[in-house]
Amino acid sequence: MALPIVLWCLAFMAGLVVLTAGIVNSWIENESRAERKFIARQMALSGLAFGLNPEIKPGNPLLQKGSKETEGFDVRIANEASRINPNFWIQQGGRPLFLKLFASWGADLKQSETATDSLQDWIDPDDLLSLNGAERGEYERAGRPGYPANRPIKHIREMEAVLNLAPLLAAKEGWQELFTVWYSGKISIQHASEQTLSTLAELTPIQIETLFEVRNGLDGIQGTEDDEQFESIEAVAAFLGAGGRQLAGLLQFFDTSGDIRRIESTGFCGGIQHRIIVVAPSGAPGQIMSWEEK
Ligand SMILES: [Ca+2]
Ligand SMILES: [Ca+2]
Repeated sequence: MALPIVLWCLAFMAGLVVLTAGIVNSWIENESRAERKFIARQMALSGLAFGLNPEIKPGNPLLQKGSKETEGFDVRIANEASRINPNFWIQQGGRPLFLKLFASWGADLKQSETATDSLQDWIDPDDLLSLNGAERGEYERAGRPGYPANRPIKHIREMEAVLNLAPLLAAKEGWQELFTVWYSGKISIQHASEQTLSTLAELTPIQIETLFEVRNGLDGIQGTEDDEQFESIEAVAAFLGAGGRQLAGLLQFFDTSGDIRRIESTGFCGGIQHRIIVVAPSGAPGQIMSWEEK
């Protein structure tokens, strides 16, 4: 009887050693992970300081430092004025914008109308049901009493809570990149993306390429000193040879003004990354509209 117990004890002790070593290893691993996470965030903060400096434009070498494998940061400067503000457009009666946008995502007319009307009902303060929308009763029947919000959207992720709009967003990867709640106005032609120009103004790929080439100036980078500053939408349309539906789309959805900097600073350390996204009005140093970390 004695021998098997000894053997069992030995086996048990051996197992214990392996187990303990495993725990210690993972403890060390966690410790250095926390440390790397901390450094990655510090890196993101350093990058952000450059990104917030109005003197530093996209393409500036100061916006990149180190590498992903060791440590460093990568800062991307974009503009919120390239985006669609659902609050602004719903309040401006911008139904056609959403119908065009959702159609370009592959939604049929009925889906586009129910999503647009439901967004309208979410934002408008009243309880009057739009033709294809959703107010209190529809949310109650869907098991979500207390909705819609009946006020402007505070964060674009709130759009996922809008009945009938949620399935369209779920099927559209990267939809968040199209919207903003920080910039209010028509889309800036100085910053507009390929997607909004092709969907809303129906510009051809060649027209968009031409526009970008002129807009970016000699350095080929958008958002720098040498960018062409357009005087009017009419001038842009004439230059692109855009008439008819294209001209109508440009005039309806685009504008020459609008400038709100969006800084995405990603810090790295030993395979860990930390991103800080800040929205700040251009030409107003020190002011910050939104701060998010992930
Ligand atoms: Ca409402
Ligand atoms: Ca440029």
